Amino acid sequence: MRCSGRIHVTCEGNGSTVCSRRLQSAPHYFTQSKDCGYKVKTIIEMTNQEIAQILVHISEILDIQGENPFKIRAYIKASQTIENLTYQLSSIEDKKRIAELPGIGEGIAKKIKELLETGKLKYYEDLKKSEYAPLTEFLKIPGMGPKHAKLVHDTLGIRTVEQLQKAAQQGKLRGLYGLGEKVEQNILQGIQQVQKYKERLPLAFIYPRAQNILEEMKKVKAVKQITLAGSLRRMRETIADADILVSADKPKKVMEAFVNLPQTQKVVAKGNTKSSIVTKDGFQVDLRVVKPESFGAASHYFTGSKAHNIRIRSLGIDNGLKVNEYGVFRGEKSIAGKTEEEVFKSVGLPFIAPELREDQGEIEAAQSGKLPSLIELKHIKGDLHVHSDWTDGNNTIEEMAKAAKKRGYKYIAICDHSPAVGITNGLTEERLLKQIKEIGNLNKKLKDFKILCGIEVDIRSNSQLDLEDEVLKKLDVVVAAVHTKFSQPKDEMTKRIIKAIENPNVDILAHPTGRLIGKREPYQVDMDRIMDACKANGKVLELNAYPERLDLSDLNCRKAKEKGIKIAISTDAHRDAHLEWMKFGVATAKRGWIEPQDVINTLSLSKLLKLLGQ
Ligand code: DGT
Ligand code: CA
Repeated sequence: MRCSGRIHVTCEGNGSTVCSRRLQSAPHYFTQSKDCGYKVKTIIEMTNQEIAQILVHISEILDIQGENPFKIRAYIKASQTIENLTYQLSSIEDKKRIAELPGIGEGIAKKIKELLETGKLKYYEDLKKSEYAPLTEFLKIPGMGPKHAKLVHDTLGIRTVEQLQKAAQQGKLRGLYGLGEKVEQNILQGIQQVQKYKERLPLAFIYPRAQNILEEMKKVKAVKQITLAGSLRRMRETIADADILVSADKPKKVMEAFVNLPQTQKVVAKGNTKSSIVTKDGFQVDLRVVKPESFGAASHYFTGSKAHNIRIRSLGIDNGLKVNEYGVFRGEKSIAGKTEEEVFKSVGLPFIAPELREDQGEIEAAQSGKLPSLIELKHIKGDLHVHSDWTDGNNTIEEMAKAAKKRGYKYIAICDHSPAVGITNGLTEERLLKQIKEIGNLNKKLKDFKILCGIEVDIRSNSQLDLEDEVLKKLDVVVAAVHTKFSQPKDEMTKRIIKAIENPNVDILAHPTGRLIGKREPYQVDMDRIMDACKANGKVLELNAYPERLDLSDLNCRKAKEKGIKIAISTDAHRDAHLEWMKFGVATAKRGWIEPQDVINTLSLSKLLKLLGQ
């Protein structure tokens, strides 16, 4: 019988291994495992990608150890062969046939068989214990080869990138055999470059740039279908590298165009199925090409997340199916793969939005028909937190209103700063009253659109609001926020914010945790208590779509929804172009399972005003 799945079960007692499908048809294996009183171990078979990575790592360790170059080359060649296969090695029934693949000799074939059957390789496990194994990290640094890695280790005892950086900064590398000052500088620069690429970058930085690359690639004739994939398609708040997937019959032409894009700074790898570049903006883009019949399966696989994929794959196994990036297979026969819908259907599920694919309950929800009807950009009817040139914004109120109207919105709330936020030329009571008057005049000119009078009032460190209640009462919408003394102890900060929530004039708590992604951690605050206070007082939490904020986070959105708290998705725009950021707010809300009815700025103007108590 042919193995259809990726899961094998091994009994640690008697060592017998059986494919999960056989397990169903031959339950005696299971009984045998249970009877001997040992744990049953589940092994997930390795993908080609995982096996290739191990072979490359072996070659690198051997290289640093100064092994025979032919032996090293053999591992590299084998890994390349495997990466370029158009089927999974795990699907080969007679594993002896692995040795027949071009560039794979008897010795390596045996090791691959061991990996496939046990999920481990003893030779590799032993090799990883070598003193040289940690040095493979050095090979990622431009300017560092295996000889240099061994040299700095053997002479200076350097084992980590941090130690290497320190030694280079102290000028300890120069003078070592073959190393000059120039090489030392190159190594330092290389380390910086690697550290930069290692960082996760904000979604809003990578998204438009990746979109440009996508548009550029769409113009290539050989490209049939194209999509973003990976964390970028799932709209995670930070991205390590951008993934793009293409279907084509002539992959060479696609790859040629990709590595020659005007955005390319450096080509990291170029192959027929996968190429990687580093863009001039300093982030990596991986582009993969598959056959059109596999586009749906590959879109699903490379969109991830890995945790979601593993769940889908094991659902496949339960149904006697193999799900991978090439398609869905019953035995040899492909039963799905052209579209993602087909893939989901094959395992008995409806389509699951990419933003939900994190194995955070989406599969169970899909199985029980309880997937949320997610919020979309088209549901948004206005923006409830924007600034103007009255404080630190760049555009006039009228310009902001016109830009919002052009987006199809029905309303916008001008929420400039209050005086405590010193650098922003905050509105005093007197200026705020003037602004209300101006907005009144503008509203007379605008048709089918309303500018709401608002304020982003500061919650002072003593928990008082920065403007008198008598003034706040005159406004359509009051957004309250913390801008100072972020270091208050948790209890103090929580009480400070709750006091503001309890003020009857406050409608919305803006950027509730104060985080700046990659720059500032959230302040210490008890979000459960904040949310409970919002619920008790009928107040709204803002999902601030400003790219470095995305605050509430996806997880906090989900928590707020569970507690029955309404959300306002607002851009905090400081110029008209910033209104565009709504899409990142909506994406984050989708990741938080938010539906249109959870969001107050999906309401019509009259319903919104009613909710705000106007
Ligand atoms: P990132 O790049 O860290 O922001 O996050 P992702 O999700 O884009 O991760 P990446 O670029 O490593 O891989 C893209 C997708 O490919 C990932 O979401 C799922 C799939 N994938 C990658 N490696 C594996 C793997 O070893 N097993 C499985 N099942 N899926 C994988
Ligand atoms: Ca990625």
